[in-house]
Amino acid sequence: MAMQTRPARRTSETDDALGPKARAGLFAGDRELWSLLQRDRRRHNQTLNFIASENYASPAVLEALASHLNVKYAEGYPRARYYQGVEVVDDIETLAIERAKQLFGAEHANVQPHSGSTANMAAYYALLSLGDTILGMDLSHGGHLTHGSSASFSGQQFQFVSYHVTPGDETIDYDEVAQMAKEHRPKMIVAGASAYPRTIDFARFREIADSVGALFMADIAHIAGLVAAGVHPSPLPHADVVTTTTHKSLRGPRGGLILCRAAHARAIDRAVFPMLQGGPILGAVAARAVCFREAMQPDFKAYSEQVVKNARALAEGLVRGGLPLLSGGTDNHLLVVKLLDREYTGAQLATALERAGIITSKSTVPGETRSPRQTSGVRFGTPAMTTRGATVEQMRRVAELIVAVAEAPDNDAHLEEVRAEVRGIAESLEQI
Ligand code: DSN
Repeated sequence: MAMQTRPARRTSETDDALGPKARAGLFAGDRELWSLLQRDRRRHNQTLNFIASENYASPAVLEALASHLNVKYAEGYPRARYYQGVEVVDDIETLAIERAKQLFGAEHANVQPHSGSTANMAAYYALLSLGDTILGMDLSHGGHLTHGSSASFSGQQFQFVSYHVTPGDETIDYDEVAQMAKEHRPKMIVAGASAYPRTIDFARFREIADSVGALFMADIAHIAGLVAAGVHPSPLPHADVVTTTTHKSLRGPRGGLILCRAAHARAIDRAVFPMLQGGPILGAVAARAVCFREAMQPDFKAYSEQVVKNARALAEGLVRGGLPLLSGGTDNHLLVVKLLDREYTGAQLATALERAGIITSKSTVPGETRSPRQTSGVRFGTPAMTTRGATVEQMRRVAELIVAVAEAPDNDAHLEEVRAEVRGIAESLEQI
């Protein structure tokens, strides 16, 4: 497609969060890419996004992210940089750090990790030696790749051993954690998950870590927003180090964050820079500051409570419709449908749901018999739809639609019918 250079007009389609300069720039300067962005925005607005790790950040967050700060190099930390011209970005990073500390009640914060995985890597490098033993949650029981998967640096560079959920109620088997800690004497125990729908007992993890002299790390990438809002217990009083992303339930920019006790501050900072990263992405640092402030407001607490209510309503509807869930329900923002006894896979159900306008992600489950590309589970999360204003009543109806898709995932005509209703719901919600 030829590049078009017609000057930008302020239409509803160009009226986005990037400010007049960016509007003019993209609309006028690269119509091909602009059209792709519009297409993807339409996709969001006409479908229901239940990807548990995605969320819609505010215009203020996006504005900071896309600001002129993109230009600046500032390797190092406030008042200790390797570049000149940093007096203002020092203040910006300090503001982000202070807000993170205040929001979570932390002694120290590092706001530079580019992602949750980098934050985890930095925490391991800072506090451990290569080859040390770490006790973390099994990936198919809800853990994360960076909690010891052999496909990740974590499993290749450290000696991970894994704990599980119980076969009965499928909640974390704390007795197994204690027993494995005793047997393997890990240097660190990691709590936190990507597909675990229940409240995590961080105090219990601390107790177990203390019983064997291990460090305790909590990875709250998924539940950070709920923790910030006081809707999930905080790991801060218990953990030596807490890692998270800032873009999931916390609703900020893509990025990572490390919170730790003052005693570990120097080691954590040195592991992020210069060991793992170069210059911080300063627009993303500024956007973190914006999101931390937003998360301190009363309406963020109300939002987070609604996220949990919506997840519960969705879970109850799915169970009512005969779909088995991991641990039978949810206490947080996500739930996992188990398809171990179905002829179709998680990948096939997620594809059918997408054709019906319901966007999810496949997930491995405890007792998994299929490959990670196929899986026997589908994960749903409510942070994104709650940001768009979805209600408990809408969740109940969506649960019925999901059940209908799961009953006949190959019935194209039926998927079309569901898609029409889903589009109606999606278009009635706040538009991004
Ligand atoms: N990819 C994220 C998720 O979906 O949970 C974790 O890194």
